[in-house]
Amino acid sequence: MTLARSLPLLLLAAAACGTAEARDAARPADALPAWSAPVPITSLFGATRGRDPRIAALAVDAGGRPHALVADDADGDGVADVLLHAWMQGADWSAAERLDVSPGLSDGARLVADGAGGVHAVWYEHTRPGTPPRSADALLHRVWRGGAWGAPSVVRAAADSLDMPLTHLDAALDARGRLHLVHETAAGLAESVWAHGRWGEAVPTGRDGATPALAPGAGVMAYVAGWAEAHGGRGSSDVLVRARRADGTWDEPVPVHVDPREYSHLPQLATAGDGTLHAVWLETRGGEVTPRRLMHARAADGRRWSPAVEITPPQTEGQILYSPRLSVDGRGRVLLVFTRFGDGGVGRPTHWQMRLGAEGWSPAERLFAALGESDSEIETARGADGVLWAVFKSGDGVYYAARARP
Ligand SMILES: [Ca+2]
Ligand SMILES: [Ca+2]
Repeated sequence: MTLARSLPLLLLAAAACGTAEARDAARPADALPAWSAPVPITSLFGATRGRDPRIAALAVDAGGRPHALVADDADGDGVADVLLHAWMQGADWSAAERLDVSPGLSDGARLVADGAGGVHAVWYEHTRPGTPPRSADALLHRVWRGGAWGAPSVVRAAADSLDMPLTHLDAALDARGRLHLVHETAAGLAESVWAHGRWGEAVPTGRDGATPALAPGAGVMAYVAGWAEAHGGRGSSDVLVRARRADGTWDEPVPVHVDPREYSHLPQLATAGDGTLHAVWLETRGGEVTPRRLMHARAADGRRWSPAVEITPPQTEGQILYSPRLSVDGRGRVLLVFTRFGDGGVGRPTHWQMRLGAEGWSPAERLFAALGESDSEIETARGADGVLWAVFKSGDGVYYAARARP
């Protein structure tokens, strides 16, 4: 449906370094985060068998420990089939533990930490012998607590593989601690809610929607859909947002960015410390194959959005943009990390960060340049202690974790 489907997803973070705090103390309040020296995550990636394992998800538990999930294509058919988990204990990462339940597809995984020390994993899985091996037929959920994973539970079993043709999802906790999961179906998006230890019925939430993103708190959802086409225009993929009403149902979709010349990809949401909502996504113009532009819009309430503004930083080399990730640091400031490929789409990718301040976005700053060349993935997550973690792939094929103090 969208290019986003074919774009590899991205990743997450962690590492320790005592000098980061000292550096931060001397930095001005609007400075970009100072990251610790990256530490390789050897246990996790030493356990993979495929050629190009990916960081699938990152979360930081209530104790401040980062948890990373890796999606591995062990049988080399181009589709991830194994999910491996590791978490950081002291200065080291734990041994890798397998999370999925079958040899077939395992994809779209997200991790959500709760306030009681638990970490929730949700993902698409191939569970039945009759389902084509590169297709999903179920959404699964496991909870990590006290150092061990609980048994998998089925969020939703699809009638057949055609019911789950895509594999993006997002999950977030609401104010009452219930886990909301928005996932893709053949008819668009659907939401399931986990409360009191069981999953409710999946409810349709976005016709023709794809690549959902939930804001923390689960009160706002962003996704792409053919809004212009549905209203008589020429087809494209546009960014839509829905805000949740007090009764738990969703308001009508609000178009944040509609342009029949463009295809929007991978919207991300974050809520700044002042309560302002921010959406960032990638744009591909008609005729282009890959995203070349970073876009941003903001809203005070999730319903009235500013016009979209292009924020592609001119000082970054290259054209293709990849894996935008929004996070909010311990002081409530919005941080954007992303990857950019070399001119013409050739050459090694590089990782960058930009911070949104009162005067707008900062210039972009290259991340982890001391490691030399980068690779295509980076992901961030923040713990309750305000520490930001990043996990990324370097040009040597190794995954690293780093952290930044608030
Ligand atoms: Ca595979
Ligand atoms: Ca599997």
